[in-house]
Amino acid sequence: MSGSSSGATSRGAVRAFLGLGSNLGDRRAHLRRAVELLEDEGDLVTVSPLYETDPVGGPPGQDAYLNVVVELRTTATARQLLERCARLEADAHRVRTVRFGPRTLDADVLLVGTERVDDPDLVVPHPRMRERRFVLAPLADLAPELVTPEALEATLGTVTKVGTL
Ligand code: GSY
Repeated sequence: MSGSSSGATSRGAVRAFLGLGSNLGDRRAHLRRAVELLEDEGDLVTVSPLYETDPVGGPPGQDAYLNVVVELRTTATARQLLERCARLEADAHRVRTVRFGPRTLDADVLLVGTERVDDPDLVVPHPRMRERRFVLAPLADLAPELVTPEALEATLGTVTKVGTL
C-alpha cells in the first residue's frame, strides 16, 4: 500500500534525521553549504562528526565520500523534507547522470519521528539505511538508542571518523 502515516492527525515538532554525502569537487564545502542552508530553516539541532567513507554501490573507481548525519527538531513532514533535500542538491548543482555515481551532494531523508511513508519516490524510514555503515555510524553518534552495536556491526562499508565539519 502506498501512503503516509505519522500516527496522528496533527503533530508538534518531531526528531528527524537527514543523511548528507559528497564525493565530487570540494566535498567539505558542499556539506558545509548544505548545513548552512539547513541552519537558515531554523530547525537544525546538531551535525554528527564527519566521516570519510568508501563508496557503497555505484560504478567502480569512485572517490571516497565525506558523510554526515544531521538532526532536526521539525514540524516538517517527510515529504517536505524530501523537497528540502532536493533544493539542497540543486543548490550544489548536482546533475543526475549515472545512478549511484559520483555526486556533489546527496541528501536523504532517513527518519522523521514515527512517520512512515511508502510512496514510489519516497520511503521513510530510509529503506537502505540499516545496510549502510556510512549512515548508521554517524546516526549512532547522535542517537545511540536507535542503533545497537549489533546493528552497526551488520552494516556494509568502511568508515573513518575524520573530525567535524
Ligand atoms: O545514498 C547516498 C549516496 N551514496 C553514498 C554515500 O553517501 N556514501 C558512501 N560511502 N557510499 C555511497 N553510495 C551512495 S549511492
